[in-house]
Amino acid sequence: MRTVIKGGTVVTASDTYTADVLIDDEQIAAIGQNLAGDMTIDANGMYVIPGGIDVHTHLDMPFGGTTSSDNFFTGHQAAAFGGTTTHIDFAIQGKGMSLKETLDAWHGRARGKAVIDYGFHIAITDLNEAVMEELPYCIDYGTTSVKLFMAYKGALMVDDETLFRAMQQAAKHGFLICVHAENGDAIDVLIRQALEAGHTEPKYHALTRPPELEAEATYRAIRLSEVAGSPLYVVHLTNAGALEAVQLARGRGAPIYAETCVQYFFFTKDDLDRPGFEGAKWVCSPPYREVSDQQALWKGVADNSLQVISTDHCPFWYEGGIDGRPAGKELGKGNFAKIPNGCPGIEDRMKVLYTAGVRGGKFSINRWVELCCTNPARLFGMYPKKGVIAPGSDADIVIWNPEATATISAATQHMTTDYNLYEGMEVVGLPQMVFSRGRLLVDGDTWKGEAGSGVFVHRKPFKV
Ligand code: DUC
Ligand code: ZN
Ligand code: ZN
Repeated sequence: MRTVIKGGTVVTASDTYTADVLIDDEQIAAIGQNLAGDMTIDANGMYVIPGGIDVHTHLDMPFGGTTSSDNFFTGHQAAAFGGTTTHIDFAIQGKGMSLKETLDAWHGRARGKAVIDYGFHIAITDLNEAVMEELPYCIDYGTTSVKLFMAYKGALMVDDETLFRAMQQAAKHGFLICVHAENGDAIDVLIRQALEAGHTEPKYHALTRPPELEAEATYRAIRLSEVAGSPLYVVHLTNAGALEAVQLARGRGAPIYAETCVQYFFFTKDDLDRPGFEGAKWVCSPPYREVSDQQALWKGVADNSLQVISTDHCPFWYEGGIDGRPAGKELGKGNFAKIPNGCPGIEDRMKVLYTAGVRGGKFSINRWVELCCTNPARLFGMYPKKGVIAPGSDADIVIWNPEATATISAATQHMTTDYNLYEGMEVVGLPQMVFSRGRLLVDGDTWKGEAGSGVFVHRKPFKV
């Protein structure tokens, strides 16, 4: 079956031009003029962009005494409705588990459910000698990035020795180290002191995780990686101080990369101080910061200090534990430290960034594609299979209607939560048709996908 997308404006990280795009089975067969296929889709007035790639998600993840509320079907469906066709999720190593066992468990979560294509980062929580020896095999497993948490003391956090030894292995074997950079020891002290002082409201989540502790951990991870000789990818960077650490390292020529997440452009720590318990909806780590940090992030993505914008999609119900829902934010009523950390966003990323970023004049449409599609593919070993409109690439294509409008609302979203951070926001520019490897998943408001049709992406080792 050959489908031609006719007369659209093809947008890549570097070019914008009018052409027909011919899809043959799962791949892009040709780009040119007057192409013909068995089926024709008129894309006049539309952009034709690579499917979005979200390299930071947590689907079906046991965390904070509950489980994130989107699984590999609902999360994928929401992603596709938002124009995202590939994601990388975190397979979290349980204590005593091998990396293979960990990955098998996460493959099991995706099996029969996946609709878009997916990969895994392996998140190490227990680096014993057996795991040290197993680490190089991650390349064979197709999982070429390893995440370490410098926060969540007593749960996911690792010490500097573990981080450094993993970096040495990465330097030797060609995988990419990713860090959640916050100083977990100091945060643990601040949380205990806040609770002892009787401070239990959601806003104390932000107040006990100050930006300096993210900047310090970012700087420490960078310096450790420079000594180990490994590349480093800093996940969900939120503030000007942490950004400065990245800029200094990149200025030295170090292979340091960083992402921010879409929600950090839109919210501040004041959102955690909304009336009653409402602020719990905005509890995630690192927390939302100040308007000045938002401005630094907009500048950082425009000047390439930051290379990727992802979501850290980690949804929880606001009112969980009822009607068959897993427990949600209510777990932290009376104790902010028990609020499950995480926010929904996989469905919203492309449209809010198109609206506020491209239409809002923060960056070009090509940079939007680069930040949301091409750089994630390049950094995580999927390029040029993913992340670009080019002959031979997977036909992961979004036909983007730049004039379509919508009002974001939990009532109409596909993510499995009872709230949306952007509730009421007017967006201009929406996905019209979404293809994953040539299969039509979304046609306007209509779902066309089939559970189990998404596949695991066996990624290549990291290469600058
Ligand atoms: N931060 C979150 O808010 N949720 C999941 C994990 C993380 O680091
Ligand atoms: Zn994190
Ligand atoms: Zn995360």
